[in-house]
Amino acid sequence: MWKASEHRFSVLGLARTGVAAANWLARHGFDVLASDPKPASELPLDKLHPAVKTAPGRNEVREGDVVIISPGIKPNTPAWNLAHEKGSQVLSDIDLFGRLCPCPIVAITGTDGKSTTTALTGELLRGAGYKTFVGGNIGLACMEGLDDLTSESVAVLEVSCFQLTHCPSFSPAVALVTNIAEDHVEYHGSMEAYIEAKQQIYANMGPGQRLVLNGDDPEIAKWRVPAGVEVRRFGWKKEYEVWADDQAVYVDGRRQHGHGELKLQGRHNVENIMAAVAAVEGRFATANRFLPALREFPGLEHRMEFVATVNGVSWYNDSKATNPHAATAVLTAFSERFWLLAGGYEKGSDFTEFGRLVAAKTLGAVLFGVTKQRIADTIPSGHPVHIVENLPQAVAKVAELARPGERVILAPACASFGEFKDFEHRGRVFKELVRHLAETRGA
Ligand code: UMA
Repeated sequence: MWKASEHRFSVLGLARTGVAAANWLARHGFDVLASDPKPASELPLDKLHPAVKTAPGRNEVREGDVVIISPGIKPNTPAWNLAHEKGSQVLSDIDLFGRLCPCPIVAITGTDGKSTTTALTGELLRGAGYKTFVGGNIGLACMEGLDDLTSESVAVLEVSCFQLTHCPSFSPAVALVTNIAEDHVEYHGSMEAYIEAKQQIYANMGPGQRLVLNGDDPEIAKWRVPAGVEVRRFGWKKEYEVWADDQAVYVDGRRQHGHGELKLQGRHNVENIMAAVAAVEGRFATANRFLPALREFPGLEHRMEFVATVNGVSWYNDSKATNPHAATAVLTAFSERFWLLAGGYEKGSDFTEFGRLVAAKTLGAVLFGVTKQRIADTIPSGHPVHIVENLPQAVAKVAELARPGERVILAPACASFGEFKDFEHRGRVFKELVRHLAETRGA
């Protein structure tokens, strides 16, 4: 392990990762130089520990230093090359955290669903009585949580492929991969390099550690797992340790819970639930200890977030669906048809496939915003479509149309600008409108 008398650190990048890492190192007596090409006036220098030396306006690495590199620094850029030329080791904050953490780490990566799976895993552990820290690529930088952890805690980290690129020694108690699809190829240079970065999450694991994998993912099926690692697969086939059908989730052959018992809904969320359960069950807690937390988990804000039931109609907020691709996941989430609210800012998206799915999967659509007519033109004629001006009118209109037992989902398939500051603002306004509806029109 490092000693303040022998090791110095150069931190590259002074955003969330860099500030948290530099502060932790300085607080623990290490000599730290933190640098960033932004001018001093644009850097959060006031948030730094007074002992951190800074080099604003450039990236600097002292010869032989251990380098902590921010995930946003891309391969083969001058900063990246400098780190590898001058540093004795180049590490991400995740690797640093892994070497220092006093408690088991559950590390979660994958292309889609990692934020929901990470948050849910944290909730299941909290529900089972553990003191947990949830962070990494989601929310807080990992080094912000380190000093609050004891050997009794559990750290749940969302880990990105950027962070895994510099994780030579990372070896979590439980590693989880949600799925693999094409992503961030512009950063890694190829799909192979992206996959290689993801595989680093388990590369150092061995006996006594658990690897949770999506059994249905054709790419993951090809992976060779280190000897002795306990592998738990999840997916839609009975052969996996954790599997689901349209009704329920089963663990080691026993029915654990029905989908209808939970607040978190949708097919993609069943996969996130199976993944989190596979990470926690048997390693940290039995189902009876975490099931109450699982039942209550509402999901992340603006991602298929359950808002309320008003007069028997269930309302969901998926304001995060800012493009047709993201909204398509929502359209395929339920086997029953539902009412869709969509539309917004014009960014030239192709709605053809989205429009076809709207007809196939919804009871009808209420469209608003600049894109309303363009979306309407892609929906096959005969399908119920209502066009209004804005989100408040859309909520009022669909409240007239939806019957008890039906669902209404805001999945705009468009950015929010114009009517709203960002997707979070749009989601909050939507929730306010639904709450107002509950107050004025019913239960
Ligand atoms: N910088 C340099 N030299 C360079 C280039 C940039 O010093 O050559 C500086 C920039 O001027 C800037 C800093 O580096 O000040 C930016 O660092 P960063 O982009 O790594 O920003 P952080 O705030 O540290 O955020 C990172 C993650 N960002 C990325 O991976 C791009 C955050 O994930 C993460 O939450 C945070 O660490 C804490 O762990 C964001 C993200 O978009 C949410 N992640 C990607 C995703 O989810 O798809 C992977």
